[in-house]
Amino acid sequence: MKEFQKSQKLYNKGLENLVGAVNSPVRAFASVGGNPLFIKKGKGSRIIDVDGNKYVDLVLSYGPMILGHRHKKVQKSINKALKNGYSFGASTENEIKLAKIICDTFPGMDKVRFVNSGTEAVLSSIRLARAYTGKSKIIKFSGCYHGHQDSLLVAAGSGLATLSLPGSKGVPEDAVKNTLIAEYNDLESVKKHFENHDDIAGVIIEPVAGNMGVVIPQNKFLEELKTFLQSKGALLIADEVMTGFRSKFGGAQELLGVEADITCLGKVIGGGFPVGAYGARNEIMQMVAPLGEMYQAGTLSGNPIAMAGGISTLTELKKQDPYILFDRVGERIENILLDAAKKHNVDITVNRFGSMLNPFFTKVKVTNFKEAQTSDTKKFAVFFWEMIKNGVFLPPSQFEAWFLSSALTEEDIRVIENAVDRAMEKVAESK
Ligand code: HOZ
Repeated sequence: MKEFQKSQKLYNKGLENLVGAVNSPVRAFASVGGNPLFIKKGKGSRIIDVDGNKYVDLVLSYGPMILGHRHKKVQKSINKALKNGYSFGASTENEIKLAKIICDTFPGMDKVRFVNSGTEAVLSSIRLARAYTGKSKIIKFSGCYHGHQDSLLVAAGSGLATLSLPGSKGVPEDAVKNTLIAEYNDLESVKKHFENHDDIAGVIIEPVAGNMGVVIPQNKFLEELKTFLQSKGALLIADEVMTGFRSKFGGAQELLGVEADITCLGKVIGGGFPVGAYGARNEIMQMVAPLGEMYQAGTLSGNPIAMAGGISTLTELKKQDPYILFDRVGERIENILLDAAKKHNVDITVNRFGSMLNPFFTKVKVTNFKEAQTSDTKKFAVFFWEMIKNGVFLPPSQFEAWFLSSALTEEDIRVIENAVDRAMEKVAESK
């Protein structure tokens, strides 16, 4: 039986000077009960908590650790970068190298601007869409999460869905008056907004949603969305913070064959260090200062350590080309979930897109936020804790994706299989 005494102690201590003892609400165990675990270290596919419990890690820092923890080559490149200095507030060669890898990979990006997080990438991309089109309104999809900037913190997934919050206190109505909400996989809901508004700058979407759990675009939804937006002179903004370099090297856009006007990246491109990026064709990026009049800046943007982490991660990722493997391993885990659910007579739906997946405790096919919310979150909580007890670290929320790394081994899959079987049994008993 796993013990969590040291985590518990740190949690109590953390409460004194940290909000909820965490630095991001999704890390709190609010919807699964109990208290957050404190992690000591990670290597490859595994992490160890402060009590010495080992886990196969399917959180992977919510996506960035695609090669697993402390990959040798990434570590080497970071050590090398550290010797040269941590930050200069001036340009370094590695910014050009990482930008080139990104622009060579995404055909819709001639230029890129580095920032420090996915949130920053998205908020800058919204400003850019407005600057370029001269229009104000942005459509977002219910259940998609684009970071914690004011204007998109409505009908959002991730931590808000986990905590059942419709929006955030402190966001003035004025900040969201230019945000319109549409339903994922429902083009008509987008079209309706265009019937009622003539000042729509663009639509932001997670091309594969990972923040209401995994939700996949159905029946050419993205292609049709893009064609429709083109006909209206509005921009398609792809939030590929999760899917960029993960669904495929060229992200969900490469896999789905849709090219966005503006792309937001984060997570994998920093190899675990804080970084984000947004980019587009030259004609759009021309708007950004110092070339144009859309202002956006950052003291630590293009940070040398993050650039080194990103370059080595992407270089190794390209070499490994793990996408077919991800699909095979993902399919095996999907089948492990489905088989265990069948064996223990539990209703589940599993959504998976390559190396992102998760089960919903519902019979319903999940293609949008409403359907995701039919999942029985109490069952998820039972499932979650039994997975933890049996050595698999999952996001403590029904509305977060699980991620796979290329460091997963056969032994890890056996651990997952055993844990899933026990967890489904517990869920069945909890009925
Ligand atoms: N779903 C979030 C990332 N897009 C998880 C990370 C966080 O908010 O802490």
